[in-house]
Order: sequence, then C-alpha cells, then structure tokens
Amino acid sequence: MAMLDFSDIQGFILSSYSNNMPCANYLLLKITDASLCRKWLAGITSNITNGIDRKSDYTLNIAFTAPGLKALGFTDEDMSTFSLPFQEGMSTPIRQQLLGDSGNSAPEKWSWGYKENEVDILLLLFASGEDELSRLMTLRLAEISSGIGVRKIESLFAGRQPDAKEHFGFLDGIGQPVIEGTGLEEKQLSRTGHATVIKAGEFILGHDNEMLQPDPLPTGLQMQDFGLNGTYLVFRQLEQHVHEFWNYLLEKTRDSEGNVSQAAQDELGAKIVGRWKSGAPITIHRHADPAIPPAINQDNNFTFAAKDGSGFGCPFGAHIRRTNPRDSLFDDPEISIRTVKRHHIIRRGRSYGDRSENVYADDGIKRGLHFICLNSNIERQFEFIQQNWANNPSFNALNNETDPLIGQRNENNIFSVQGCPVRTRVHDLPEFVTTKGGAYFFMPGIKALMRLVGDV
Ligand code: N7H
Repeated sequence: MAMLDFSDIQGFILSSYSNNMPCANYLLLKITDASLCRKWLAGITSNITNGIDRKSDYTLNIAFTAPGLKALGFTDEDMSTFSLPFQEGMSTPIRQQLLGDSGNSAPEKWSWGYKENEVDILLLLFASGEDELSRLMTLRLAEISSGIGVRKIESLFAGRQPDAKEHFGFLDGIGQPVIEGTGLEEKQLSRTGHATVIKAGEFILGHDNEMLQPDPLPTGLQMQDFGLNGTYLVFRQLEQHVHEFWNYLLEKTRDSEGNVSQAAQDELGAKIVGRWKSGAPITIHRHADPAIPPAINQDNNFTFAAKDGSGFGCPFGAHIRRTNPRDSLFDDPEISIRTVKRHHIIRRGRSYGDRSENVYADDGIKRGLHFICLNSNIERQFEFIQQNWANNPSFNALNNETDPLIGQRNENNIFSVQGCPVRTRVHDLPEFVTTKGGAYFFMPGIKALMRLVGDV
C-alpha cells in the first residue's frame, strides 16, 4: 500500500469538516481575464487547506471545470487526458440523458451550470460559525468586485443541522467509505459502527484502485502527473419538495376509514429510504424506529443477501439498497461485495435552505441538498450509481421502478414493498427531488495547483 502525501491532498477529500465547520459557502465563478485570475489564484494558493494544516476557524478548497482549465491554459491535448464526462460537462445531451435530467430537472431550467451560467471555478469555504463565514465572504466578494478576472455566477450557502438530519427528516452522512491509508477506519467505526475500507485510488488519483491499477492520470502544463493526488468532484444542487414527500406518505397510508397515522407514514418513508429517521437500518429494525441513541451502532454493520434476501426488511428498490447494494447485486455475495466496491463515492453534500416548520405545508421556501461527491472515475462511480442503479427501471428484477427519492420519473412511477404474504405497491410517485444546477469539477493536488497558477 503506497503512502499518501497528505500535504499534497486537498483537505476536503479527507474530511467533510462537519465537526467544527458547520457553515459553508460554495462560490461559483466564471473567468473573465485569465492572467488577472491566475494572479489572484497564486495569492490564495497558500491558503488552500491540505490534509495536514487546518485553520481553527475556516477552510478553503478549490476545484475547476473543463472550461476553467482551458481558460487557464490547458491545450486540447491536455484536456483529452481527463475523464470523458469531465471533458464533456454535466449538461451535455448524453450526460443529461443518463443522469435523468429531464422535465423540471432539464439543464435549460438550471440556475447555474448551463450556457450563460456555466462555471469555471468552485471555491469551497467552510467556517466555524456564521460570523466567520460572513467575514470571509465579505472579503471574497470585495476581492471579486475589485477586478481579479472572475465574475460571480452564484454564491450558495449551506449549513449542517445540529442533528445532521436532511430536509425529509432522515439522519444523513452514515454510509461512507473509508479511504485506505488515511487511518480513519477507527473514527468511522466509532461514529457509525461500520467501516468499508476502499483502496485510495477510488478517490485519489495516482493510487491503486479496487482493480489494483490507478485510473488514468490527467496531464497538463507539461506536468505528466498533473492529476496526482487530485480527484473529480460532482456537484448537483438538488431541490427537495418536502411537503410533496410527506403528503404522499400521508395519502398512501390513509386507512379505509380515512384515518392517518404517523407510524404508518414513518414506516413507508423508511421503506423508501432504507433507514428510519434515526438512521437505524430497516433491514435490521423491521417494524419500528428504535430511535434510541445511538441508533447507529453495530446494527449498522449489515448486508442484504444474508438476512434480507427477499426484501421484506429493506425493499429491493429502496434508496440505500440501490445506491449501495452491498452483497445483494448478484447471486454470489462475495462477487457482489467485490463489484460494489468499484462503484463507491464519498459524499460531501450539505443541506441548504431553512428546515420546514410543517412538513405538510408548501411554505414556498426553497430547500434541498447541495449534493457533492468525490470519485476518481465519474463514469464508473457517480454516473454508474445514478444511471445503472437509481434510474434503472429493472434494477433487482423490478419492473418500471426507479429510485423513489432520486430516480428519474416516468409515467406512473411505482415503488414496491416486498412482504409476506404479498408485496404491496404505491403508485404515481411525484417528483420529490429536482435538479437545479450542476457541474463536474477537477480538484487538483496542491503541487498541481501551484503549477496551474504559475507558482512553480
Ligand atoms: Fe442519498 N435522504 O436524505 O433521504 N441518502 N440522498 N444519494 N445516498 C442516503 O447512509 C438523499 C443521492 C447515496 O452506503 C441516506 O448517509 C437525498 C444521490 C449513497 O448505505 C439518506 C438525496 C446519490 C448512500 C439519503 C440523495 C446518493 C446514500 C441514508 C437528494 C448518488 C449510502 C443515510 C436530495 C447518485 C448508502 C446515509 C449506503 C444514503 C438521502 C441523493 C447516494 C437519508 C434526500 C444523488 C451512496
């Protein structure tokens, strides 16, 4: 196992900063003058947080889209060494089709990431509190208006709820792989009761991946190993329609006399997600949310095939069973686990918008998830999950179903809940999530970044 050079890896790859940096802003920029921009970038490079240094009250990380790298001097030949989805961009017709970005989620309707709102640079700012974040943002925005060769496309705020629940009300950030060689296994075990250790090359370029061969290393600016210690960052702004979700659960669980029950709604919600609101897996806790802290413990060390092969606990089409099928992808659990290890992502998203006070009411407030994930191979990891698992109507031998949370909607979308003596089905799932913007970025290692801005 090769040693990782933490001083060359951006800190965001190794940490979500969620413990001490609850406030975040994602600043999306377009380059208007490359030489001014390079000068500005050279000035902030020493402030980019790597895997060792951590300021106590803020962090700063950076990533670039393909048009951004081109604007900063990458030739067509250089660009051809990057992964194809990155070169093409998230909103091209082929990627739009495989990601399922149609209807309300079509790129033409995005607020950023398409045509005149295309983005070159992503600055990720995290801070210990709102005051600190606002101080940093005031500085950055003043800098931008003073003429540093960039224009602001969007400034997206995000926070982390103290209870780490996302807007539908479920605990998030549990299922997360550990990068081999980072020493984070113990931390993950004590946090969630389970740790899947994955080869570093799945998330950090230049290292062995689960096929024991590194993914292709992008070159550029006469640096054969420009991509070393970098990664691809996928950003999707996913708006969540909380009232649609909970009203759907309410209507679908109303009994023949018209009565509604919170327990029945919570159970259908848990079947859709694959976990109860507390985070407890439904494959283990089949009838009610244990909700006894910590619900995330040894129970979290579960697989599907061995104890839930018929889907009576966690349905075949539930969000977490689609996005991480564990041992249940093929008949052979060992082969399943080995295969699934080639399709993991590190999720680094955060919620945006105020939490709903009444989840059944349409209060008009925009809220959702700034979904961010990291991977070395966008096609084999993020896009594979979205296309072949979440959007696949026949995943797990289902018929005309897609992921009930994030799957592309077709006519009469169905969600099946396997059960004994019969399975039940809910029909006409509305759209719970809409894509509002997005782009594929490359997050370089620190040495590559210095070359990019002309410091070496
Ligand atoms: Fe998903 N949700 O809040 O309901 N997700 N997700 N996700 N997701 C997970 O394990 C959610 C999205 C994955 O290892 C949980 O952290 C919402 C996309 C993966 O068991 C919850 C949105 C993609 C896992 C949610 C959304 C994924 C996972 C359980 C959009 C990839 C880990 C808690 C608004 C294409 C699975 C946890 C595992 C878990 C929710 C999006 C992937 C609660 C609301 C776009 C790999």
